[in-house]
Amino acid sequence: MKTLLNLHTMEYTKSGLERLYGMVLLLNVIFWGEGCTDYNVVNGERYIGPVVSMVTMLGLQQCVKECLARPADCGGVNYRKTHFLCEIVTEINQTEPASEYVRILLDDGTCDQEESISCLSGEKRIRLSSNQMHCTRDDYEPNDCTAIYRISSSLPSGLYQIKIPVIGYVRVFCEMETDGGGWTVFQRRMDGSEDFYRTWTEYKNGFGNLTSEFWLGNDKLHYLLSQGPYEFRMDMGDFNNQTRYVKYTTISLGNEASKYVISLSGFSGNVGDCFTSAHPINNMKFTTKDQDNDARSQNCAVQFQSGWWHKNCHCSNPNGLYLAGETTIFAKGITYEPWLTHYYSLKTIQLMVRRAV
Ligand SMILES: [Ca+2]
Repeated sequence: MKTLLNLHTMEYTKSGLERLYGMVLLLNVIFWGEGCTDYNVVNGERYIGPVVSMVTMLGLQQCVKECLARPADCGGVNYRKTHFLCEIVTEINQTEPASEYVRILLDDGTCDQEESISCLSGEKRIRLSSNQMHCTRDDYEPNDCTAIYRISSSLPSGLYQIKIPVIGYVRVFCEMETDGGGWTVFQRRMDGSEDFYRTWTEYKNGFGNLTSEFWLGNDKLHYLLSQGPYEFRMDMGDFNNQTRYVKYTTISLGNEASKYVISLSGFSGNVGDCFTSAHPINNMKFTTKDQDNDARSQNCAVQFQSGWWHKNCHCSNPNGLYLAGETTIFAKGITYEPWLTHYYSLKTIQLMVRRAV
């Protein structure tokens, strides 16, 4: 009996020591991190980003390792505890409250480490800013917000990095809540902060701020849509908190040589169709104040102060002047004629595309 009791006590003590040792190890990892790299965990916040990569079903420690393996891209990580979701972000100058998240700031220390490190085939050897060497395998690159959504449907709306043909890496805003999520946003108006009366080159390359008002750019939109079948959605809001949307099952856009000729079909929505019936923009080229490709003798972009697929001239003017509500100025505002006529300039409008299966 005595021996058994002793054994029990021994067992208990041993497992207690092990637990204590385990905790010390854990504390080491949390406060001193891997090798020479230090990191801090802030609860209830996330970096706005852009998020350049996501990895699902990872522990927090592994999430930090994922960051260390991408030194060119990773400034810090957002870790969503409830979903075991690791978001790698490039920029860490802006944060937002997010209750399910912790954000992890990596603070690169400096230390010496041997440079000879052998990696498996298919892996790259990279040097971190802390001078550590790491092996990495990082071959998944989403080509739109739909691909990002498919990595994890719990990702929030916000900035992400995608890779598209010809252009390469592009920062985009992904809309992850509206109508099932997975939308790549290519235009937004919300407060009149951006000037949309711009030149051909500016519409070609894009302008504005992805988190507020912007035009993604006709080249980017063309190469994005060249990847496969896409659908299109436009959401609108007035100053009385009413909303409307239109949706088209297909959208395609030519290249610059074609003057970005547009094609839409398959209308649905809760307001009249502006783009394929009344005054269709279908098969129209893009027109700006310095390049007139419309069907009117004058330049519609000059006449209605926007860049758009004008015909003669438009039924909706998403890139018009931010005239904020009722106006006596005809059709120069952000108008949608079938809803609130050409004498009402909308409060918000957002145009986006999603890969159709
Ligand atoms: Ca003209």
